Amino acid sequence: MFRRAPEPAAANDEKPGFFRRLRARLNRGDSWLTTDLADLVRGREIDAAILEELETRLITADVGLEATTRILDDLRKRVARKELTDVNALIAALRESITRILAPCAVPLVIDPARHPFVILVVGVNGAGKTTTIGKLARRCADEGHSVLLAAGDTFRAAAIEQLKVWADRSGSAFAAQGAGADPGAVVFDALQSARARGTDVLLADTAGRLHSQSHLMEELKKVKRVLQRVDASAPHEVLLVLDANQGQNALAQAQQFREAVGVTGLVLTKLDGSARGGIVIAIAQRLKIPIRYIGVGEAAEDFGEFDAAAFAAALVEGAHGGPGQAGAAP
Ligand SMILES: Nc1nc2c(ncn2[C@@H]2O[C@H](COP(=O)(O)OP(=O)(O)OP(=O)(O)O)[C@@H](O)[C@H]2O)c(=O)[nH]1
Ligand SMILES: [Mg+2]
Repeated sequence: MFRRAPEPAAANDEKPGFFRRLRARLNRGDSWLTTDLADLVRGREIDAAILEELETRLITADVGLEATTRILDDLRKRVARKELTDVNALIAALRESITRILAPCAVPLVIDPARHPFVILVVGVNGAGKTTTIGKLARRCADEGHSVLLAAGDTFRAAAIEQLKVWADRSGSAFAAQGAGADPGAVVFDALQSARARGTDVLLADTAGRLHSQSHLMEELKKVKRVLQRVDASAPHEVLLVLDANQGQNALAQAQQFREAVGVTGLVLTKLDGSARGGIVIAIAQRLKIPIRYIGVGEAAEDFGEFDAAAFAAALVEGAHGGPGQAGAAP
């Protein structure tokens, strides 16, 4: 008797859809890494000149020197061992090498039911995609059966409160806000107490991205964190830093700053559907070693998914045209 292959877990059901979207939107279809590579290689051995071409592509796509060096060292060793005889072998090796860098950062966010409410403080610079990410995450938590409360901690702009309210309505989440100009510490303090009283599972706190200065912003975030800890010493249970992938190497500097100020525990990389070529994700994984929880590939709630190292490397290296049976079809 043959055993049937196990059914895929329910949680994986959404993956093919999101993966297809990632493939199609990252680099808008064509892989900047490997387009024309076959033409370049045709009739030649994989030699130093081809590896140099790849190196240039990696560097110009924000992968950074450190990760590029690591990838190239890997490929050069394999070329020396005569393992990479054709372009397909080279592309597969590149995919594997990138996956190895990304894999330690592919650590999903787990809502610990012992933390009730589980408090997620969302931070990042102006326009990075914080409020949108909260909306998408609220929808995701609600779909998983969690009750959610959104706290409008960005009181700097009146429009920010409205924007969050729209996402709360859309995702069926509760909403806690005070007027524009209110103290963000007071907003999150009240929101956490209210979430406790209602027995809410997840509290998502929005914050401002721009204040009078960067140091004002960091001071405000530190204060918000302290205030949360007054209600629950273990909170926040996740400090989620939202980074716009189009910021390139600047995103690394931002991460460093937020990490020092408020201790980032997870990252969200947004706008990978934009002009970003995705290389910065490799640089971030190599340099920061902070878990990448989610990625955003568009403005809608469904343009958002967990970060999967193998799937991301496949989308990057193979573009939208990688066939089934390649890394993309991996679980
Ligand atoms: N294309 C694309 N747009 C996105 C993505 N995530 C967010 N956006 C858009 O980026 C813009 C800024 O997003 P917000 O969520 O308002 O950013 P924010 O960090 O809250 O900005 P501030 O409140 O000003 O600090 C909005 O127009 C979003 O729709 C994404 O993954 N892809
Ligand atoms: Mg916002």
